[in-house]
Amino acid sequence: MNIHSISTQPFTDQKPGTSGLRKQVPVFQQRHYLENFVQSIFDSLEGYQGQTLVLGGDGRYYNRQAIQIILKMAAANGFGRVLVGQGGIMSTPAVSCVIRKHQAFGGIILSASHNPGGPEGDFGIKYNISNGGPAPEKVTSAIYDRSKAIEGYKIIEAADRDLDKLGSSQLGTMTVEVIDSVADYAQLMESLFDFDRISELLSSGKFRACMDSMHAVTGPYTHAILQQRLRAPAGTVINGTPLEDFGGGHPDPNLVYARDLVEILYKENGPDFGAASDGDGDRNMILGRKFFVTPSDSLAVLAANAKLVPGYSAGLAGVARSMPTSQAVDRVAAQIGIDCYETPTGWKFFGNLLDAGKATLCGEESFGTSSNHVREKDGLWAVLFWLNILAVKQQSVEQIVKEFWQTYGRNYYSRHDYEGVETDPANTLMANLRSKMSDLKGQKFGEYEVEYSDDFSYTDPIDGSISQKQGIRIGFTDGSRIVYRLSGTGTKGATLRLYLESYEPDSANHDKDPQQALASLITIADEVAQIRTLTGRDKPTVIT
Ligand code: G16
Repeated sequence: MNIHSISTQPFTDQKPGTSGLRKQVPVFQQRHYLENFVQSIFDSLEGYQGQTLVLGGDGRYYNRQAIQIILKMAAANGFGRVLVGQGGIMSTPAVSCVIRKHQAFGGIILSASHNPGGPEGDFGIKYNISNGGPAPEKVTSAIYDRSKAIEGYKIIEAADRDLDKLGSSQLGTMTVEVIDSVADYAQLMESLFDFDRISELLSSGKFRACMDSMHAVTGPYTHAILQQRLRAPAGTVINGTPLEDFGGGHPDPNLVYARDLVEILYKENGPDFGAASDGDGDRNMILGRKFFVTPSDSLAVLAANAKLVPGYSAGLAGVARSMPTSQAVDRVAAQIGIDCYETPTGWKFFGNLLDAGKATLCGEESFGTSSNHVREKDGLWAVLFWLNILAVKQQSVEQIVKEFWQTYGRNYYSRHDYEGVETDPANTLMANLRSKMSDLKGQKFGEYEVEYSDDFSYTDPIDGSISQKQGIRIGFTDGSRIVYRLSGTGTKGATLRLYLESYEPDSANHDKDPQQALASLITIADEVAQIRTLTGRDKPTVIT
């Protein structure tokens, strides 16, 4: 085997963010940039010699080239086997599933998730550990430290592998196995949901669904599972072919970027159910006819109805949500009598709770929901969960959510994003807020009185690790909240996220437009943080 040791200089900007390293494609195309990061991952791991690595990506521009490089580096570094998705394609939850099923040492996922792709778009890489979940902070910090000191990497000289043909071949002493990207994942879904009942619903001719794969990774999965296995009519899946630039779109399943789907669901006589997933298939958006389900409500509705679904009929051990996610699921947990955990933003924080059996369902306001079946959020899983509930309850999406509000009250919720603002004023805004925190308690803003304000800090109940500065929270005496955070996934400037929440127990007041219901909080949020003045923006870029 012809192993080369290549000398290299460290890059200073390889610090993983909320979910791996994300940069614009030209940054990744710099000489040695990808190689340095991959070698830093390998150098931070112990005991992988002869072991199995899972490798796949969301099919975006540079996916195939990166896979060839990583295969040759994995062989040079002593992995025994790599399972790679056909065509280099594997969704994030499918990688998690394959790692667990085949007891792999870990996995590498190539994706910048919901960020746009193409030669001028974004690329990303993240490492998942043997439980199938994102590397925890101690691993990502070790990778970053290594990337700052690295002096060389190892790669073998060999021809590129054919990624499109299923089967095994040798790369030096390492076996490369090109596997069906969908099969293991589809089997796992079938073990959790009542496929017969969902199939009856989808093929009945009385119920219409529309699934927008946004020209991203889920296309092969939605075709195989929804249209072939579950007999949804042809045409149920739209934008179902993965493209390197996502067809020029922004593969983020929200009301702004999944416009095709929103238009279809909001027209007269539109379908009964609509869903979209993102670049790498871990996010989901759920719609009913002319009805949007917030991700926070979606998590709470799934938790409240979990007993209707075979995989969860024995009940939930607990639930978990990220701090900025609305407190709707907390009410369900209190009613059922199970624990509800509040973690920082980032799926990696759920891993320990899931491994310890403390939580069964987890979710985030950022369109992510999942359970202990994998260690990632899972877009198509959420879609199947909803379809299973709809098939059992025989009600519309809107009826199910409104019935939920009647029982638990409604948490009005919205997120305002100020994308691509300049970094310095964004940092100033957060610094100003931090310096104000201790003075806010007891202050009144109109009818609202501040009950607490802090910079969220989390102590992991399993390993005791502490994560500080996870977002500024201002809580009011009536349970309303304002949260400010800077995104950890953007690649241009800074993105300020403002999260707003208020609670309305009275069902007579459940039909308001969320922006109106939250109008006073929106004004207070600007007054306290001076958002408009500091960002120079008079309105958010995206409202969800
Ligand atoms: C990632 C993380 C999520 C997080 C989201 C938004 O999602 O996995 O846990 O909620 O980013 O993070 P931020 O607010 O820092 O931009 P994905 O789908 O991009 O991998």
